[in-house]
Amino acid sequence: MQEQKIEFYQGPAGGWGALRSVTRALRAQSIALKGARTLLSANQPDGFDCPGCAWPDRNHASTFEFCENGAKAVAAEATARRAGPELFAQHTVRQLAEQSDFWLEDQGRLTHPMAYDAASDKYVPIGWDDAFALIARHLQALPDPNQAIFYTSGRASNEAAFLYQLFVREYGTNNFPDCSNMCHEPSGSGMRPQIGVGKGTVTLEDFEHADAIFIFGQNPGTNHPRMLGELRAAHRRGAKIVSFNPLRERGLERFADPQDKLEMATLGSTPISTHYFQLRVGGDFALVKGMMKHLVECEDAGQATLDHAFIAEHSVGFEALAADLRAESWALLVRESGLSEAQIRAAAEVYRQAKRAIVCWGMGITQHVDSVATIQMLVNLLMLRGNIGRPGAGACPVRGHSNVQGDRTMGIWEKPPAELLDRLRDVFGFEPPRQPGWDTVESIRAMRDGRGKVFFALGGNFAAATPDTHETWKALRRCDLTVHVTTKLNRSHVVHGREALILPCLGRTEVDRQAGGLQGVTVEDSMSMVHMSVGINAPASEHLLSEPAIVARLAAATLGARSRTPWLALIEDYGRIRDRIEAVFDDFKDFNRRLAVPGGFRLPNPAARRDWATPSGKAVFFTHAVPQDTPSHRARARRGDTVVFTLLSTRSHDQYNTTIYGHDDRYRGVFGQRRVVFIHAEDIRALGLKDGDWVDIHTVWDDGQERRADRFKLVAYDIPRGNLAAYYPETNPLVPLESVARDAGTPASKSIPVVLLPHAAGPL
Ligand SMILES: Nc1nc2c(c(=O)[nH]1)N[C@H]1C(S)=C(S)[C@@H](COP(=O)(O)OP(=O)(O)OC[C@H]3O[C@@H](n4cnc5c(=O)[nH]c(N)nc54)[C@H](O)[C@@H]3O)O[C@H]1N2
Ligand SMILES: Nc1nc2c(c(=O)[nH]1)N[C@H]1C(S)=C(S)[C@@H](COP(=O)(O)OP(=O)(O)OC[C@H]3O[C@@H](n4cnc5c(=O)[nH]c(N)nc54)[C@H](O)[C@@H]3O)O[C@H]1N2
Ligand SMILES: [Mo]
Repeated sequence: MQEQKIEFYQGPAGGWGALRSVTRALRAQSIALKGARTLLSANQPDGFDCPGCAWPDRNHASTFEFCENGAKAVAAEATARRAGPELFAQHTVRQLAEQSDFWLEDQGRLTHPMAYDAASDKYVPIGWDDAFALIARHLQALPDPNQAIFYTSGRASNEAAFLYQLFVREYGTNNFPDCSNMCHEPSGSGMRPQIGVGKGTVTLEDFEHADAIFIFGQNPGTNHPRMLGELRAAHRRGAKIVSFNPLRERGLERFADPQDKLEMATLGSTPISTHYFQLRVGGDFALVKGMMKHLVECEDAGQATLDHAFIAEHSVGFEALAADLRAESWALLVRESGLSEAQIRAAAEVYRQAKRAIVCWGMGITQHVDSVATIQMLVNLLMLRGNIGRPGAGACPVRGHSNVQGDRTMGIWEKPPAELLDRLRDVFGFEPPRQPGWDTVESIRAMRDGRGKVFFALGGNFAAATPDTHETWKALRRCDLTVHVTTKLNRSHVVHGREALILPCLGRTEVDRQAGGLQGVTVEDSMSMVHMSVGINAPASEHLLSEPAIVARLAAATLGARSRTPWLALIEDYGRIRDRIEAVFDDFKDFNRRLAVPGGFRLPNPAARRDWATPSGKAVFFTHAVPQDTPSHRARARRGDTVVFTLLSTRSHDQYNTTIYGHDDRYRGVFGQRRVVFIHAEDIRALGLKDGDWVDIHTVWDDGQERRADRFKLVAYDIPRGNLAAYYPETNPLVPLESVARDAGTPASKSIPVVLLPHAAGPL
């Protein structure tokens, strides 16, 4: 067991620590030279797209960009370890279920399709055809296709995702919960009615021209390390970088670029943020409203501030917003943001002084009950100074999974637009279902209540990633059949339905050979660049199928003669799938040909050209009142201000979502452990406890159900009073299924109202 310690981290993000950490990761996965070669071909013109995150690459052809966490993601997939039939012969599922998430994934790559055998409580090998026949039997037996649920995690390629949505719609349902429902759904829900597109409007080039970059609720040092390269360059040329975060994240403070020989040799580093505002969890709405109030006040005082030409020519709703801002009370904004009026005005001044500004945001913004309104406030802020649709300016929601944006483009969407369904009908000759399907939280409810009976997952780890763990597990266990297309063993495979299948697939780093020869797939990054990804490693096992092949063979088995789609011919050559994608989506014109250009091509973004695809044909200023009825407000009203905390759940530096690589969170000074809760020293004292004491965390909710997570170590930390931070997925049992973002359904996993009790003792 690794030594457990808490030790303040003083170094920069990146630097030698990052290099050492990669060496350790390669060793842990028993990877020698192969790993090094694998790392070097990530994000290269002829290599594969890094499965780490959705941050774009510089021209996709520049020299190797070192990224510690990208390297760890690649190493995890390229591991030399195998979880073959022997492993399953040795352990009952009950025994596997007792192991930690870390242990499960650490067994290595899955090698054979496996089926659950209830008599022995073990997974046993099954042939591919038998597996597809079993699923087909279940799907055909359902009286209503809407009793089946088809989840997607954001690693699936465009080709896999396109075939998948086609198969499921030919089968007859729009039940497409996906990881996006838990992630950037509110960004799309907020921006679509506002500027007509649900995607970011900036490119990497805009980062070269911005005078100020504002970063809300995002931790790029851990989750998008390559973004630090852009921020460092921006800082060095004098741009202002303004961070808003309840925690002081090291990667937002200082960065040493492992590729900069001088910086490495001298142990030097570059500051990242020029301004850092430690607002309260959930305080962003009030803060941004305050910044806008400052702008309007400046304008009213005769200081030219607003972009009147933009407002007049391109927008509606300005007068209502301005009136609301003038009437807003500073006291309320200060109380709800946790920042002083002077701090809010200072942040707004940086924005006011910048000719060109970019606003970035991550999960610290989206995973709240009022996230859609908050995102509309961020876009309002941009619009007030015309910072959309010109160089060096725009909105930058920073996506998570490497192809989560592409999957949505391909139609993985439980609320599909009518135009998409019409095109599918015209191109494929079937009548797609028109009824909207279930998102992630709705799917859990449906399974729990017996309305959802078959659960199929294209990747991901549904049982661990979703909220209200006990409810979710109950839901999955009620299913007739659960199926996981996957690379590694995880929690979702041991929390299963009456029948269950594990279907192992090729990873993106691996060679994908079909009848028509070597295949590549395509992905879309956070800035709408579509490009090719070609694996180079030998497959982890000869029994693996590619994701497109699994979907196509399942479709053929399930739909049979009912479908006019040539499923098996499509997977002989993925170029044929791309021809169909082109037939459905105008933006993919000449798809195959355009992929030949290194770096691929950018999908059009009308808002980036100031072409507003909204009902009014204009960009819309939205006016919203400051939220005063969040779960935390309600819990405090019931329990009194002193004991209720707002808990945010976040990622450590050593994890990829539910995949735990290790037990360190280097930049936050946590080593050898994960069950910690970050808390202000004064709050520890007020509880009558000491740094290092153990507590249980209980959710304050009003449905009479107990939600708790036990045994977390208190770690005194630089965090606002009344706020707590702890890691996900350990905290998911605390997130009530009902606590979701309005108009987006995203679990509010960054604002969980909780109380702390001494571990295994009565209430304080
Ligand atoms: N190595 C690695 N890379 C990843 C992932 C991973 O797990 N590991 N996950 C991928 C995925 S799917 C995603 S979505 C992204 C996630 O990347 P991020 O969006 O960075 O997600 P989190 O780690 O959850 O961190 C959110 C940040 O928001 C802050 N925060 C929390 N609450 C608030 C708030 O109310 N206001 C403000 N202003 N800040 C707040 C937290 O302190 C933290 O710094 O990363 C992707 N990349
Ligand atoms: N409390 C709390 N909950 C959260 C969040 C949070 O911040 N706080 N974040 C949310 C967010 S942003 C997201 S995106 C979700 C993530 O939810 P998911 O996307 O469902 O979860 P992951 O942990 O990314 O999935 C990991 C699994 O994917 C499988 N896998 C890896 N590579 C491949 C591949 O190439 N193909 C296939 N088929 N499978 C593969 C492996 O088996 C691995 O175990 O979690 C959400 N849940
Ligand atoms: Mo995500």
